[in-house]
Order: sequence, then structure tokens, then C-alpha cells
Amino acid sequence: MVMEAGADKSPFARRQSYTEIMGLEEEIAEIEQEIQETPYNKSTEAHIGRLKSKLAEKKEELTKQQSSSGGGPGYAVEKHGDATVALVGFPSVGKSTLLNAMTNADSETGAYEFTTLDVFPGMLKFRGANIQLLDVPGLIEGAAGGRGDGQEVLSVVRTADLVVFLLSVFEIDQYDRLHEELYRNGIRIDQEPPRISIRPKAKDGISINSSVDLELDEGTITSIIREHGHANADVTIGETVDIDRLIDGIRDNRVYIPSLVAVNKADLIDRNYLPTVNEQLREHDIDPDEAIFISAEKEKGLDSLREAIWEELGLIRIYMDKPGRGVDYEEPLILFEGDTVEEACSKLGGSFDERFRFARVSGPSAKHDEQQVGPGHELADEDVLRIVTSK
Ligand SMILES: Nc1nc2c(ncn2[C@@H]2O[C@H](COP(=O)(O)OP(=O)(O)O)[C@@H](O)[C@H]2O)c(=O)[nH]1
Ligand SMILES: [Mg+2]
Repeated sequence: MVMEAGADKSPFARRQSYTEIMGLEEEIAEIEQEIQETPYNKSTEAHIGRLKSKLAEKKEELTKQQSSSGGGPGYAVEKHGDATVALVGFPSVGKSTLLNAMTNADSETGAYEFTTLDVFPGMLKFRGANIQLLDVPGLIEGAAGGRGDGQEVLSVVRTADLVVFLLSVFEIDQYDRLHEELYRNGIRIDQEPPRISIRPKAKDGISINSSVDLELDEGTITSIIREHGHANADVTIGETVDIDRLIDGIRDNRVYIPSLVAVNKADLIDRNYLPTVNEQLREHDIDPDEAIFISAEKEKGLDSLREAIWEELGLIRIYMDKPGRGVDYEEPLILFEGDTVEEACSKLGGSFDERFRFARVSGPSAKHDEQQVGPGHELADEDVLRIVTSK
């Protein structure tokens, strides 16, 4: 992750944008209040839709202004390793302790430049994969009102392949705040992107196509889509959406990230208290069987957590059969479930892409040993892959 130097940092420029931000925050608060005070029914639906669209737009403007008055525009987040996991949790739940227990936090991380960005990286090695674990302590303190560094921290979370919510065993209810903070910033947890496509056209207004029963009025949908700047478009909706989900489908700056919940400090409770914790998890829609109980300090449960991270990320190991060197079982190529031979080639780099002729696969995805396949063949965990190239 590299932070590039900000643009104009003169105090005057800062003060001016600060005023603009305050104006926007007031506008946002007003719209939020109006939404809250308007009862939801068929006759107000379209109005609420427009308000929510406006709200989405204002919030985006605010985010943009904040990132240009804070850390400067265009700081790049560079990915390291095979996948990135963001560790989010309130202060003192044990994020730093966990990062230190799970990763060699001071190796392979020297290249980072975190200047104003409070992100602590560590590399977790598991099943031959290098998984970058990011401790992002600023989420709650900084981001609450969407101020300064909080936005930068959020932009780091946005690039993650998985979010691990770290809760203390005594403070399960913090989950809602964390979830909400991410939601308010366009990060959708454990959701698939809405099945909505918008194809702009030259004329004839908005036409809506749907294969499912739409609960929203067509008029509402049309006015929301117009509110987002489309005058003429063919819109296809493949699921029953509410207003928020429709807006998510229209905006292209939402990210959809899977998550898992780790419950820390499990060493501090005894068996009798466990049902209470499980009950609290259920109250927050977390399946107790899917939460991972750990003690970062006593290093308990960490294997289960590593395994859960691997599963939730959907990582697979590909053993490369290299000409003259045999199969490399030590350092597998790490890909995601659903990846194909083509993705293997591009991750291998070099000129595999251009010189590719065909591949041979043995293992779980192959019909038989040494099956000849093309670039579109979908690989599976523990396949053996040989790529045959032209000279
Ligand atoms: N009993 C117990 N204490 C823990 C555990 N993990 C962290 N702590 C303690 O909780 C405090 C806060 O931990 P820290 O890692 O700094 O939390 P952070 O603010 O989320 O980074 C420290 O005193 C840790 O020693 C655990 O699993 N069990
Ligand atoms: Mg810490």
C-alpha cells in the first residue's frame, strides 16, 4: 500500500473545503431526517426513492471532498500476497494481539509506507498462500462522521477480499456498529451484487424488463433511475429489490465483500457462559456454529480461524508441473475458486499468456489424468497443471 503525497495542503485550501463539507453534512442530515419522518407506503414510495437517491449522491460528494481535503487525491492501495483480509473491530478487542499471533508481522512488510494511514499489515502463511492481514484500528474512531483518516481506512477495507469482524466475547453487540459503519460507506457485507443492468440508449426514455415480481412501482423505479442521471436506458432487473438495493444496483461504487466473525478472549469465559454468548450472536444474526471462538493471547483456536479464512476466501492450490523440474508441491500457485487456466497464466506472468498453446490437468477438475484443456478450463483445489507453450 502506497500513499502518494497529497495535493494542495495550504491551510486556506483546507479551511475552504472544510466549510463545503459542513454544508454537505447538513444537507445529508436534512435528507436523512425527511426520510425518517416520511411514512413508507405506496403513495410516498417514489418520493422516498428520490430522497434516497439524492442522499446517495450527496454522500458520495462528501466522500470525494473528504478524501481530497484529507489524505490527498489518488493514494493507491497496492495489493500484496495472494489475498487481502481486513481485520475490523473496536479498540481493545485484540486486533494487534491477533495480528502478531497469526502473522510474521515484521517480515515481508518492509515495503509499506503508511504515513497518515493507520493500517498495520502482516503476512499470514497458510497452505502455501501468502494472505495479507490488515489491522485497521481507525475504523470506528476515525470514520464515525466520515472524517479524515477514517475515509482512508475505509478505502483500504474496500480493497479487501474478506472482512474478519473481531469481537470480544463480552461485547458481541459491537457487531452492529461495525456493520453499519461499513454499510454507510458503500461496503456490502455477505451480499451478492444486485442483478440489475442498465444499458443507456439514445432515446425513448426508460424501459424496465424484469423476470421477477417487482414489489416497487414501475413509476418509483423509473424516477429513481432518472434521479441518478439516466434519461434513456434499457433496465433489466433480475431480483425483487427494495429502494436501497435498487440504488446499490445503479451506483457502481459499491463493493461486495464476504465476512466471518471471530470471537476473541474466549479464555475469559467458562462453559456455563457459552450459551449466553451464543444467544447474543443469534440476536445479531450470526450463526454461533459459524463464529470462530479464539484466544489471540493464549493462541487458541487460531488453526480454525486460518482454515475459516481460507474457506471464506475461496482459495485453491494449483501445483505446477514445470518442464524438467517435476511437480512443485512446495509452493503452489494460489488462485480463487472459479478461476481458469487463463487466470493461472496471467498470475504466472511472463509471456505465458501470449505463448499459450494448451494445458494438461490432473486432479479434481480433470476428467482423467493429463487431460488436455484450453484457457477456459475451470481449475480446482490441488490440481496439477502443466502449461504447454510455443517456443
Ligand atoms: N484474556 C485475553 N486478553 C486478550 C486477548 N487478546 C487480547 N487481549 C488483551 O486485550 C488488550 C487489548 O489488545 P490489543 O491487541 O491491543 O487490542 P486492539 O486495540 O484491538 O489492537 C491487551 O491487554 C491484550 O493483552 C485474549 O484472547 N484473551
Ligand atoms: Mg491495536
